[in-house]
Amino acid sequence: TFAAKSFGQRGYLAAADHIFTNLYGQKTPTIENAKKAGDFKSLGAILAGGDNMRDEILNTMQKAGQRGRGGAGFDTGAKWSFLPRDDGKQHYLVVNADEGEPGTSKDRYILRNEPYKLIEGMIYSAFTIKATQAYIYIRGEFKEEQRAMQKAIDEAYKAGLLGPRAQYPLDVHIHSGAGAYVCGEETALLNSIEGKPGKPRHKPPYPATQGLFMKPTIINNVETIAQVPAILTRGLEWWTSLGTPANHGTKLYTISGAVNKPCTVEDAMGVTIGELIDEHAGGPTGGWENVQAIIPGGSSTLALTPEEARTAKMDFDSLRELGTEMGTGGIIVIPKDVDFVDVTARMARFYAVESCGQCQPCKLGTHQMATTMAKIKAGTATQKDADRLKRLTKIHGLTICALAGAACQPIKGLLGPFRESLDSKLVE
Ligand code: L3W
Repeated sequence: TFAAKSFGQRGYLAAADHIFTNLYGQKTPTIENAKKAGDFKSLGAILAGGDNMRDEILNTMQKAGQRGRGGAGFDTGAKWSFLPRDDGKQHYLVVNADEGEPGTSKDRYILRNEPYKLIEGMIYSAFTIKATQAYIYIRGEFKEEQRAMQKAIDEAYKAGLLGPRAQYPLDVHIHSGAGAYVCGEETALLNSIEGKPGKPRHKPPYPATQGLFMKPTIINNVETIAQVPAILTRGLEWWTSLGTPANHGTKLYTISGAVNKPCTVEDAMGVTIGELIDEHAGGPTGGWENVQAIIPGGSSTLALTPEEARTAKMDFDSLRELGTEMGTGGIIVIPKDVDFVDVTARMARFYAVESCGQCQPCKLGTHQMATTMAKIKAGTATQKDADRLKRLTKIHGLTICALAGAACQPIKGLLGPFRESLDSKLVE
C-alpha cells in the first residue's frame, strides 16, 4: 500500500535528518514543490565549480563511505574512483530501478514521490564521472512509477536542468524492463538496455571499466543516487553523524508480512530490526511470541530467529556477522502459523522461474530445489530428499551472478534454524 504514514513522529531519526521528506507524496510531486522543499538549490553553484568541483565531489563521496543501497553495500566513492579519467571515451551513468527483490518496496516510493532527488543526484553523479548520457532502468511492472519518473524528467528538461543546453549537458532516458528479476543484476541490466537477452556477464571486467556498450559506466541503485544531493549539500559531518561507524547515513526499510502496519520508512543505519518492527510497523501481528522467523533483507537473505533478529542492527557488517545480509533492507516477518516449508517452496519456485539458465548449476540446481521443495510440501519426501537439498546448496559460488547463491538462502534457513518444519514433513 502507499498510504501516507505519519512522518517523522516515531522511530529514531529526527525529522530534520530525513532525506526523503516527500516519500509518501505528502505534497504533490511537481518540480515547483520539489524546489520549494530545497531540491536543486545548490545545483548551479556546485556545477559552476568545474574540474576542481569534480575532484571535490569524488573526494567527498570517498570520505562519506556511502554503501550501495541495492544490497551488496559496495562503497560508492570507491566505485566512482574506478572509472578511467580523461580517456576520451563516452561514459554512462545507469540507475538500477529494477526493484524486484521479494519483500522490497523502497525505490518505487522514490520514483513515485521523490523523482527530483533522483534527477538531482544523477546530475551530480554524471557531472563527476563526465557522463553525458544516463539511463534509468525501471522494472517493467512499475507502470505508474515510469509515468511519474518521465513526468519529472520532462519537467527538468523544460526547466533547463537537463538536455544539451543545461549547465551540465545530460540526457536522461528511461528504459523499461520486461519482468525478469535477473535484469536487476547490473550486467544483465546493461545487456538488456543494449537489446540483448538479459543475462549476466562475467565480472571482471566490472562496468566501471567496460559497462554499457562496453564503455566506462557507473551503475548504482536508485536510493544510492537519490541520497547524493543530501550528502553533498548537508555535508560529511551531518552524514557521518548518522548510523554506525562503518555504515553511515539513513536507509529506506520495507517491513512486510505479519506486522500490524506494513510500511516503507526511512530511519538511521544501525537501527535494530526490533525497533523498526515495533516503532514503525506497529509490532508483529499477535505480538513477538507469534513470530517464527524474520528475513532481514529481501528473500535472498537468510532468515533469523526472532530472538536473533530483534536486537540485530540493520547495517551491512552486523548482519554479516550473524551469517546473513542486510540486502535491500526488506524485512519480512513470518508468523508461527505459516508453514516455513511452504514459504521456502514458494521462494524456490521463484528462483527457478527467474534463473536465466546460462549457468548449468543454477539452471538445474534451482529447478531441482523447486521440485524437491514441492515434494516436501506435498508430504511425499524422505530423508534422501532433505540430503539432496543440502547438496544443492553447493551451487552457491559456482555461477556468474548472485542468483544461485540467493536461491540457496531460504533452503539454508530450512536446513538450519527452521529444520523442525522440514523434519515434520518427511516420511520414512
Ligand atoms: C569495480 C571492482 N567495481 C565490485 C562493484 C560491482 C557492483 C557492486 C557490488 O549484487 C547483491 C546481493 C543481494 N571494481 C569491483 C566493483 N564492484 N568489485 O560493486 O558488486 P557485487 O559483485 O558485490 O554484488 P552484486 O552482484 O552487484 C549482489 C542483492 O544483490 N540481490 C538482490 C538485489 C535486489 C535489489 C532490488 O530489487 N532493488 O537491489 C540479490 O542477490 O543483496 O548482496 O556494482 O560492479 N573490483
